[in-house]
Amino acid sequence: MHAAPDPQRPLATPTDAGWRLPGIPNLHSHAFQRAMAGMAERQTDPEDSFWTWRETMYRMAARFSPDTLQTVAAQLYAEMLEAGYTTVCEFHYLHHDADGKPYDDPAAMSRARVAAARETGIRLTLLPVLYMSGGFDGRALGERQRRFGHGVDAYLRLVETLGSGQDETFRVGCALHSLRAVPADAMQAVLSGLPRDMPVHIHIAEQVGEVQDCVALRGARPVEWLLDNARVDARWTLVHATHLEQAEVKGIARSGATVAICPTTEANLGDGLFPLRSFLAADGVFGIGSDSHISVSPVEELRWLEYGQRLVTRHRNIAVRPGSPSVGETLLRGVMASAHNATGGNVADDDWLLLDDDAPQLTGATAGDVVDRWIFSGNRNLVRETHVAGQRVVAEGRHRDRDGIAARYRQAIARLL
Ligand code: NGQ
Ligand code: ZN
Repeated sequence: MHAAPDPQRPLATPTDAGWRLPGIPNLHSHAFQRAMAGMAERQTDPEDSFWTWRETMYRMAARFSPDTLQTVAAQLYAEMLEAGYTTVCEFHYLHHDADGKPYDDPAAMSRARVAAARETGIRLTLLPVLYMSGGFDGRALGERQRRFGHGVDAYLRLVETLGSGQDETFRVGCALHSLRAVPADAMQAVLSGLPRDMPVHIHIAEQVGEVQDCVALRGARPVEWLLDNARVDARWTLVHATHLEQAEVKGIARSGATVAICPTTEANLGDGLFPLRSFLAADGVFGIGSDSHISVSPVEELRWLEYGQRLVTRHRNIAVRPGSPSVGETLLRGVMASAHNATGGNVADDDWLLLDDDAPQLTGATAGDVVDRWIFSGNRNLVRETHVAGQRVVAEGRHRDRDGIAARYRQAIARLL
């Protein structure tokens, strides 16, 4: 297992076969949303927003069974491995059947994700989600949200059951869906019922409306409220954290929590722009997630993390740190520095990628610029091999079971649509 990489050593190392890079953790995934990627891009109302997208997403969520979920997740995880992700943190709230009734095995939907991870060879940190109410006012779950819900005790039982199956490439953590969906007392009860070292992830401050509701009903902005009401530390991952005031930026950085930024999904959903520049200046810890999977590519996440900043500041080369002038290297180093804590230790030095040595973009590359070239040139996927926990799962750019998984995926999509 590794902690933070040595800041003196370049991340890329030359080998006879080409440049070797560390495998990349994907800190935020809702696997089922892969099945609707590209299908929510038609205007239904001039006021289309995150909230109208969510209705479309709920209609898709209603159709899944454990079987179709495993198939869609397997397709997604094979794509992730081909793109260079070697661990996925699955933020999983599709727990029960479409009427909200638990399956005979209450962990059936969780096990579908575990099976997909095992068959594809990706490391999985499964984060069963606690989801209890439909808004900050504590209203009951809507009809379409019923399959997400748990009481505190049932939730802790689920975490415990899944936790007993943990091994070298499978870890279990906790996720609180959001402050909207988890009342304050339930949050306290769950946090005190969990093992102390378990990672905790939460969606927070993604939409302006959510910040306003939080201020109205809890008297503080979401991140401000969380920092005041939970012992937020390095085992926490705050997903999105888009809308922050300077005190909140500093508060997160001081806490040691990771922010999981999901640039392509945040753009797709019209969330807003994470204040990366001030967060880096405060020495904040961050990682990336592909979230809704409208893109499955660490290259595109990192590229747009930087480009968002360039577009608003009208400057270049923003994501740098003292002594680290390369944008690509600074971003990738940041991602690797949060890997251990955010995944619950589900990363290792034998997770690595081999880039395509024949790619024209890499001609003449050096250890000092190969990461920039990887992230900032062209659109061809340069990952030739992916190795996870000592196994080669991608060779010549293809997942070992790409065709078989894609064939099953086509059938599953025919059933879902
Ligand atoms: C989710 N996704 O849980 O899948 C959310 C949307 C919500 C993102 N926030 C639903 N990207 O936040 O209520
Ligand atoms: Zn999410």
